[in-house]
Amino acid sequence: MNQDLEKIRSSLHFERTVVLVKPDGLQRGLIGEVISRFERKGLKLVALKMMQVDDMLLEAHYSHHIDKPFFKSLSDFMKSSPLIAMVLEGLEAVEAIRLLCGTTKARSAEAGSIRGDFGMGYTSNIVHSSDSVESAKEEIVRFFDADELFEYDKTEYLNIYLPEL
Ligand code: FUP
Repeated sequence: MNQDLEKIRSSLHFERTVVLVKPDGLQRGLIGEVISRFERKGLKLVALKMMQVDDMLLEAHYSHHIDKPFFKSLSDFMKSSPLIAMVLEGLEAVEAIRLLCGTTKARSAEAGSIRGDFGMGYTSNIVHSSDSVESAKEEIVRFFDADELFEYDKTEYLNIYLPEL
């Protein structure tokens, strides 16, 4: 990377955010499609794994829903098979990824979004993505150990959009 680009990069606020491909995405064979959309968008994958979530993790992750009537079915659904967890990085990545995922209820999510294109469910809505930079920081620690996060140069991706800011 040339020095000018390095200077620009270090002055920018690159965000990291957590995306889950939920059990319905896994069962329906949509993992590749979902990851591909993020890759094509220009986001950088810095962590990726398959995992089985448990009650303790879900009670923390969905603590804002713990008293809701749908919490048990949400929790059962999230435990019904392994899921894919990833961390993606990019400029204003939290907002960019929320837009790619679409609004929560898949059947009324925007056409062109992942939920809008592939889902009809509310609880089963294919993907999760962090809703703020603060939540993303908490979720990264919740879902990943430090040695599962990778630092690497992806010069091609930086060159594509940094000069055009
Ligand atoms: P989102 O940030 O879009 O994932 O939405 P929320 O954090 O509000 O909800 C988390 C998950 O709870 C959603 F993905 C789906 C589920 N949910 C329901 O099943 N029913 C509801 O009424 C609201 C949310």
